[in-house]
Amino acid sequence: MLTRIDHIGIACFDLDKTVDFYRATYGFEVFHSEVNEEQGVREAMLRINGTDDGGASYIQLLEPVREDSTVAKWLERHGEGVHHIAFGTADVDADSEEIRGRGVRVLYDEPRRGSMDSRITFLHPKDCHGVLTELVTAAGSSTTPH
Ligand code: CMX
Ligand code: CO
Repeated sequence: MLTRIDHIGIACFDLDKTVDFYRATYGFEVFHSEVNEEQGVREAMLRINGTDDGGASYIQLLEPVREDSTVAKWLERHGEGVHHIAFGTADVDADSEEIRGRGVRVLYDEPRRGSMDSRITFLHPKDCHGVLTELVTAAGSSTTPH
């Protein structure tokens, strides 16, 4: 079951400058940052609020680390902006399989490693009314062992 907005992913050209904007304008602080080589991004997670499922909602700021990464390609075409939304669940495996069964393309056979050791997968934007949609199980909140 999808129980929260886990994060909104925003693509930017310069992560440090964009973090400064979020801090100066809204007072949001960086909760976590990392490079995810597989996804081709350097990212900062700004924690906005806790959620009633025990998780939290974040803004995920994304800067590409490779010219051939999906975010670099997207920035080239669209410029900066909202890149994807992510729903949180305690069981990304079960939920992505169920959604696949409803005819939506799930991009990965098995969920991969996401921010803060979460497990993530993506739904194709063309099957989701133009919205690239991520499903996330936060580390430590999974209902199925892996
Ligand atoms: N939101 C909405 N539509 C998008 C999109 C996005 N972020 N990215 C691509 N599209 C659309 C394009 O506009 C294009 O539509 P048209 O054919 O009508 O022009 C179509 O999808 C194909 O676009 P493309 O540029 O050819 O892109 P690809 O097919 O190479 O890649 C996708 C699209 C979704 C498969 C790829 O972005 C992907 O694998 N995403 C998942 C991984 C990811 O985004 N990682 C970065 C974030 C990591 C994290 O959140 O932790
Ligand atoms: Co994301």
